[in-house]
Amino acid sequence: MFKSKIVVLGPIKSGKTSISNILSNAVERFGGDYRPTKGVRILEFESSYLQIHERNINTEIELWDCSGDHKYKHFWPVFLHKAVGCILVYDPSSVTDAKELDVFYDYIINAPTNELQSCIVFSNNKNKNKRIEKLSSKFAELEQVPIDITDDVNGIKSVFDEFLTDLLKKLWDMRHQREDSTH
Ligand SMILES: Nc1nc2c(ncn2[C@@H]2O[C@H](COP(=O)(O)OP(=O)(O)OP(=O)(O)O)[C@@H](O)[C@H]2O)c(=O)[nH]1
Ligand SMILES: [Mg+2]
Repeated sequence: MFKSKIVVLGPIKSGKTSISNILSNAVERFGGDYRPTKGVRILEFESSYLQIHERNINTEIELWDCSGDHKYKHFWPVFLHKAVGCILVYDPSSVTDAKELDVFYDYIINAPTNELQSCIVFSNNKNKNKRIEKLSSKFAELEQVPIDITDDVNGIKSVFDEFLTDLLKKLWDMRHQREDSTH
């Protein structure tokens, strides 16, 4: 079974912990008061079985639910170390979130060691009727998915499974390319 470290990054209060709790099945539905993440929480769980190159496989996931507070910036290299997937979370109803996501993006792109294979943006609109702030053109290449953790838990889980399927295919192909080149 594959083991995959996936890091969840983005501005403070954008919903990273709420999302991580749902994805790891720590909770069944969204709820609870805000408790700032102190540094990072690591959630370990098994993914559902996914169809990877005509095989049904699952993976052990380490989901790193990181604080969005910049006082922990000196830990960002640790957060990213050996991460193969990244979920960027922001609230599109917040002007500051949209701007701040640039900072996380720039850090990831310029990180000295980066093993990321897949990165996705979760657009977690906390104020459904407010106008949507668009992300900068930097994000044009990244998949951006609107999610709704208050009303559609199954939706976010299937988006995550698709993301994971794509990630596992890449890891699978890399592993087999390496094996081929050593024979
Ligand atoms: N109404 C609504 N509230 C949300 C949503 N997502 C998160 N919240 C609330 O927003 C607050 C912050 O959510 P968290 O998931 O703790 O945010 P975080 O990104 O982990 O924040 P840090 O750990 O400080 O970086 C909490 O009170 C959540 O209940 C949403 O989609 N809708
Ligand atoms: Mg948190």
